Amino acid sequence: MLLKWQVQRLLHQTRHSLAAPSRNPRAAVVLGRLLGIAFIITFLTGLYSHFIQEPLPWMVFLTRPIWLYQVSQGIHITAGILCFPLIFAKLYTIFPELFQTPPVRSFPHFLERASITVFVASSLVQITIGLLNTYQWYALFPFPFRQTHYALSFVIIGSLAIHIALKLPVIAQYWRKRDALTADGHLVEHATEPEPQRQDELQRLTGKVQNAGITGRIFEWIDRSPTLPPQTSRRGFFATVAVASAALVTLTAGQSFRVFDATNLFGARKNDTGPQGLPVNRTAKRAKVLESATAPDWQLTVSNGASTKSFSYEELRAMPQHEVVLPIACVEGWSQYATWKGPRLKELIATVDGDPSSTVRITSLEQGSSYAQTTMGPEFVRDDLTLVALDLEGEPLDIDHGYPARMIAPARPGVLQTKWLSTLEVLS
Ligand SMILES: Nc1nc2c(c(=O)[nH]1)N[C@H]1C(S)=C(S)[C@@H](COP(=O)(O)O)O[C@H]1N2
Ligand SMILES: [Mo]
Repeated sequence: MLLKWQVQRLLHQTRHSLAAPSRNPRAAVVLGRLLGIAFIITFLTGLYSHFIQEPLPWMVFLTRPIWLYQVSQGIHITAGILCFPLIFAKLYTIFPELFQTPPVRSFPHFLERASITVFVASSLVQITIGLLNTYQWYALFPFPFRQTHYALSFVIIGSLAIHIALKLPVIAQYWRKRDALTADGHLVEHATEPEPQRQDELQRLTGKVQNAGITGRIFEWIDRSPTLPPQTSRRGFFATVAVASAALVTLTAGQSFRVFDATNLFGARKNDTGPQGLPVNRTAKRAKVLESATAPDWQLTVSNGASTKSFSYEELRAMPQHEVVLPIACVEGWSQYATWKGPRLKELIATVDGDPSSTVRITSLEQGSSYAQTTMGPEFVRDDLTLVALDLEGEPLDIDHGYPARMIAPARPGVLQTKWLSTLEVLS
């Protein structure tokens, strides 16, 4: 019993000593709102990216605007990066609440604390593995990145919904600034101020342990130590959060948005680098296609059931060539526009009587990679801008960009823009 009061008293003291002007419910609600928006945006853009790569049978995707995926994924990565300063700021504002006394008051209170623990832990894991993935450090993960990232997003959104539902009274109370003011026009400063009744109660209870050995002396010491004046003002705190967020965006968003090109110091990719001025993810050497891609007898095989036709490089070049300007938009957030040229996919499958509104399976010369085979739905196959590209910026593709031939289609994620083509199969 004595120990219980001692622990409670220690928690109480800790909580009290952590009070600061920026640690108040209004700040927590303001940051919570921003964080909530950032999470919902990353969740929705994440779902889009997931399902365009792994569509359910009934799903149809937009092929216009051509930058739809590029912008959606750019927002996903940028908003995800923004979650770092916001989540730490939010944790700062509620930090004293971690030392609540008693730690668990009731079953709803237990639910509230458990859901927020799950939420914080999974969010931190989520944004960390997401960030590592944009730097292609996923080799470090002992789990498949995309499935884990996808599953965690539901844990996060679920625990966020519980958290919001349980906190609704506080959220409603402090939603507008006016409501956060006291009767005499001051901001409600300390969320951490214990209610007077509880304070009395604690004093009464802890009085019993005042002289109980070493802990008693520790409490005496805490009681006598002067209360530190607040270290950070409310305004200073919000300015710090704003500066950190703005800095992160300016220093990384250049990988996704050209406006930030000049300040792209930490983004995982830079524009205009790599062969033919375009970044490369996996080189021909790493994909082990150096030999097969440069073989003089290379052919692109196009099939529709029993009907099969093989095209040599020269035969592909002899077909009507179309020029398109389309972005490569990687799931990792970086993207860049380029000029591509080659025959249209639908004109190629027409040579084996494939309907333009078919689903097509695309296979690369590359073996044993998850990018080696992709499936393209009818909305992309029939599109005029969907090419089997032979040229990039007016020259034959560099081998690292998929020579002899690669897919390029509008509003598709980079992972589905298969390089080093080998076969095209009309499925239905
Ligand atoms: N066969 C094959 N195609 C591939 C890849 C790959 O690893 N193997 N990487 C994909 C990814 S993740 C992206 S973002 C783009 C990158 O294109 P680039 O390397 O030509 O810039 O190609 C895609 N096509
Ligand atoms: Mo990618």
